[in-house]
Amino acid sequence: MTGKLISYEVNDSDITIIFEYGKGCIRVVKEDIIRVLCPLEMQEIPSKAIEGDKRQKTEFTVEMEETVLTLRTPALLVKIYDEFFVDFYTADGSMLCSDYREKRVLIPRISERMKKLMQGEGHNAAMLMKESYPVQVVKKMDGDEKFYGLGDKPGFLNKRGYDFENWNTSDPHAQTEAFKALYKSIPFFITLKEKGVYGLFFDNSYKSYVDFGRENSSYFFYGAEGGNLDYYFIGGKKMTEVVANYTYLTGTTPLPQLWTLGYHQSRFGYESAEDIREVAENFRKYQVPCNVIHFDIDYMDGFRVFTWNAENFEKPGALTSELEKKGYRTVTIVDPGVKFDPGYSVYDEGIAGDFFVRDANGDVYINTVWSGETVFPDYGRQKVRDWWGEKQKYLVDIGTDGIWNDMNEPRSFRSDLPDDVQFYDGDRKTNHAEMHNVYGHLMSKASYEGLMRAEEKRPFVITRACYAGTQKYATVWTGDNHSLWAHLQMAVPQLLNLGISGFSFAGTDVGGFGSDCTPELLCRWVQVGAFSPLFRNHSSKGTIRQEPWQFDEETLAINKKFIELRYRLLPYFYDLCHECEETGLPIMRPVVLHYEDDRETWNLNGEFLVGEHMLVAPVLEQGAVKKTVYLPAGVWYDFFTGKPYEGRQYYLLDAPLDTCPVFVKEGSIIPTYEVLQYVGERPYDTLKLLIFPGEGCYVHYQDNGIDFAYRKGEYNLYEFRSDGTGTVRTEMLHEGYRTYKAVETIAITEQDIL
Ligand code: MIG
Repeated sequence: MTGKLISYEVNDSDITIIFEYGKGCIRVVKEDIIRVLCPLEMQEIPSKAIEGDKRQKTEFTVEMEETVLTLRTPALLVKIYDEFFVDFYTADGSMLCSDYREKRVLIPRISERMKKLMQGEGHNAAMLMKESYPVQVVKKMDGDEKFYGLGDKPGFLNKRGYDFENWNTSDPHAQTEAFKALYKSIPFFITLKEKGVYGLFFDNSYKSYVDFGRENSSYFFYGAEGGNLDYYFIGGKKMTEVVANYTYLTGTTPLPQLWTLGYHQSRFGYESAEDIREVAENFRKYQVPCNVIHFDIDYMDGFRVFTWNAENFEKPGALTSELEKKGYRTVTIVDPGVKFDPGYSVYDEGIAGDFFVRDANGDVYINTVWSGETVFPDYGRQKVRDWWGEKQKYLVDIGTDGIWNDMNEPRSFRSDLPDDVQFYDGDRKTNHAEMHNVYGHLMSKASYEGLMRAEEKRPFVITRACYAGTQKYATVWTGDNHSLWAHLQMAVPQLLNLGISGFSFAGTDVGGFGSDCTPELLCRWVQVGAFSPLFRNHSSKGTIRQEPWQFDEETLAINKKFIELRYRLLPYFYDLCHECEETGLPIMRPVVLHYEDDRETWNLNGEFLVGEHMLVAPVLEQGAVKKTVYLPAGVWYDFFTGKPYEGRQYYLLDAPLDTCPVFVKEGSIIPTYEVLQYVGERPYDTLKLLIFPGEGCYVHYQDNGIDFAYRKGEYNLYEFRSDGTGTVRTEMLHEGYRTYKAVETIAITEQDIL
């Protein structure tokens, strides 16, 4: 396409390359992040994922010999050839990633005629991939690549051999591995090879397609239906550095309020104040800790956003303040669609301000959602985001503590919005095809910024639809799963891949949203939920109720046990959130992230790390009371009994229904709090440290858990060192907040400790 390499120019960090038929640009963002840009549609499309200038001053050299341009940074060697082929090497010349020079080989497996017939019968014989895309990058496969990331895609941890689509999609049917797209589009993945690791981030919001060697095992490719060829090669000596570099670009999850890490109860089906009150009372009655109750769409008046159904939910503010007195926080759902309803203030304001998207003819576009005929805010414009942000105040004033953004793919009942519906990207007129995948992202940004202005607290926004970088504004959940064992199994790799795609604060609907939960499934799901960053039980109208007490005493006791365990571990989770804000490393991590040289970890779908030092191996199968666990290098201690296990081995462990195998690595120090019924019941005055055998060091973070005072220095950082004999030395690395009244240590030996 671009033809022969002619010459180049260097301007700061940009190398403009002049080819026979066009220009390309290579930008040195930092020594191990290189941007490759080929403006196809326009010079530069402002990134939604990356905010601010991420360039760091980097020493680099560029040299041109006849047919190759060579760029060297301290970390990478990049070679650029005719046709804008680009190859990436480590600084010492070992090949990491190279462009595939030949044509893709599409094997037609079905005739067009037969395809139509089969579709008529309901088969999905329409293969997604096209012969070529307006934007396409094809990379060679050496044979040993493993692929991780890509956000919330279904299936297993390692995506090698599969293909996916990026087009934010809400399909309430039970997801299977055959689903190509879910709610989120995060076109970032990590390639792990014997000889190195790197990431690729394709910053393009159009519908796109990723094939990890399914079409042909000689290459993997990315194709997009529009926009620029605009991608980042993300280096790093280890997988953790690639994740850190990716989140350096797209942002890390900011520290949340402490209560958001507690247990959340939700249901699409709490239809009145009475329903909610009963739920709130039951948690306290059964002494099961709970911090948050979610209000689904029924609280609204006729599903009109930013209204309150006073008939069923009492007068605005009454129920929220009653709940607050019992220690509950409230999260209210907000959909993007605004009811087409002249006379309803939100609709009227939007029309007056010209805030809604228009169809190709220029009329305000209407589709149907919950409230019936609905119009859609055009969040790509600053003034629309500002307006939407302001609207959050309505709920904040009623006493809401968090905003839950749903349906923002955007989902509509009369099929997807047509591609040509007019949207704006800032002042530039564009269309749905370009803005679809960033709709939820921009809505979350508007909500986050609105909450930020409305009160002096760390905003809590949960969103379903995302683009790369949404982690800066919102927590995410994985949407409408079902109460199926297959979905409990999928939850683990899905959360792990979300984590390494920047989404540290994520969770699944515990117990499953659609279909009917069983007592056993709920018990096993709560064991995963207790270690998931967002811990929320949620279910759909019409399904069996699944609050902890809905089944039998055993189920209640098991729920209580694991919810209490979560409350004990809150300081550990909070420390991980603090670490995440700084480094971008997720809370819940695939074992491979810290043990990438150990091939046994490459495909571990049924166990995970929480932080670097805790390994959780939940039972994910119906009826199973044993679990096969792989422990990577080192000595690991059973969290509950202190029993040591030598790593680099598989173990078959007993795991009856009321247990979940958890291990802690030698030398670990795990901080714990007393179990309260909710965060805020009493101040956490005592920190209890569990000291596992072996020498170790742990940094603990503490602040007020609510606002941004920590950014002005109001926090404490403690460094605890254990010498391996149970003695712990403490050093204050930073003191800016009231310290604990007591720090107690418990030396773990082989005995029952919990
Ligand atoms: O399914 O607001 O994923 O969590 O309860 C219809 C009702 C729309 C989808 C969300 C789900 C929520 C439900 N919503």
